Amino acid sequence: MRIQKTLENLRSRLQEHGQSHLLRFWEHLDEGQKQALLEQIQRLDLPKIDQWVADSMAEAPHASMRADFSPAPFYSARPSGTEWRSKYAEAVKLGRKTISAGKVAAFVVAGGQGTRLGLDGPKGDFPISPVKNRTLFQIFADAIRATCQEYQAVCPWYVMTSPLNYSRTVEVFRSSDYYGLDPGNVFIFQQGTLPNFSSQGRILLADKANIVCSPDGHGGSLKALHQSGSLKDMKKRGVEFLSYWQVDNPLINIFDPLFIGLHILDRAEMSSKAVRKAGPGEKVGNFCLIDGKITVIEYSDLPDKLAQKRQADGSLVFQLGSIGIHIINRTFVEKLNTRDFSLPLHRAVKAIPRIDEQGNLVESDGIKLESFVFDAIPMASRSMILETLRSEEFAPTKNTTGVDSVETTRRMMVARAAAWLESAGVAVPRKPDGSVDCLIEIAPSFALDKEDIKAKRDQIPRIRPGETVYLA
Ligand code: UD2
Repeated sequence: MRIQKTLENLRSRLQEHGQSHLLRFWEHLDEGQKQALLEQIQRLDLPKIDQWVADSMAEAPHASMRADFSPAPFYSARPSGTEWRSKYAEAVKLGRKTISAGKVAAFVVAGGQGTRLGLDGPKGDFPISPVKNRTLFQIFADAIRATCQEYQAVCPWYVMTSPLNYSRTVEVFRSSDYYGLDPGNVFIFQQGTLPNFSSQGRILLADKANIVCSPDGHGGSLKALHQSGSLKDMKKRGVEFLSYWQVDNPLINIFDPLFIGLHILDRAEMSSKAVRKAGPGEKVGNFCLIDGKITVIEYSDLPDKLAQKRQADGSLVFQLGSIGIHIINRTFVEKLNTRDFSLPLHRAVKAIPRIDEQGNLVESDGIKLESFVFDAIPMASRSMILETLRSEEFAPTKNTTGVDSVETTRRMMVARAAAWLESAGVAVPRKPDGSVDCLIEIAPSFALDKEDIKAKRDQIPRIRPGETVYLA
């Protein structure tokens, strides 16, 4: 009787919102399936979905269509002049103090699957390091452990997964004994999902009893941090800042005192690191200034004419690329969650397996919606950008070969290790073309940066051409 009443209510609501097809196969479902479908439909925010459909089903209007935006200002990777150098030195000091006080947490968005890398599981479990084949998760965990040791502080780690890879991620952490970290300081949680749509804005069915859903994008992290209880946990621990990064970048400097310190000195709520783009078409977001606010325009949204535009010295006008590295204030995320905030939804047309009107399984183009975390930057009262060097901090592992691949990432890991060693006066064999002629891997426990290498200069053996060297 109760289910009948609920059903009638839902039927009329669905009708009102143009989604009544969701109950088309109702009569064919068993009791358990009926209950499951009802619950899924009840969770849908239909008025909001109407809005998304209106906003997103047609080609979304881009911020980039506006004429009034300019390149964003930034802190240079290399400060010039005594005034800047002393500001950077002050920032480093402040950053170190903040890390030591346990006020910074690590936060990786790890909703991605390893499919494109040929891995059936979370991307974080991909073995990437050039000598020891350590996985991405293991590299991050080693760096976190080394930081805790160096600063004599607790540095908690929050790991956001998608519902698709949550269990596998937990399993990977458990079976690896949390990579030597205290499990009490590792918090693994799930992001939300959004329904998928036809091009007419109708919600798709995976089968007769289930809606097709997909992860809500890394922007979903800002809600998931709240809903999972992570924010509460951070508050309890006295964490004030989240160091945010993407799971596919093993070169990340998770606890960077300079970045943290500049962020605090500038009284920013959400800050970003950027690299100079490798070229106008590089697949990274572009830092722009719109209405005085730092804003990221995704590469696919920046008109080609602007992406190609150059300054008198030949450099790109929009030269700063977003690399998915941020410092975010805990209180900023809390503030967003005190109201029903939403980030803009970006649409992607993808082949989606689902059932047609006759209930047959088909795969055809549909619309996925995602939110992007960088769309929160303009919501911050203040924000700053620190330029960093690609060779030091950005090697995204997206594909097996070619650009941004396993190959390029491993090469960059070796190149950075070589550069650190050379900066400490260690001779590294190189081929005639200048590339490194050995395999080197530096464990975070040995060095977190080039300064650590300098301090351990005496422990480093002579490196011969073609040799494999692991410094731990
Ligand atoms: C992202 C950025 C791009 C640039 C590039 C650098 C976007 C839209 N674009 O491109 O500007 O910074 O990275 O590598 O972000 N993720 C989740 N849940 C989701 C979706 C993604 O956790 O629902 C994570 C994913 O695991 C990864 C990160 O977010 O760590 C970025 O996702 P991606 O690799 O799909 O982003 P991509 O390559 O389009």
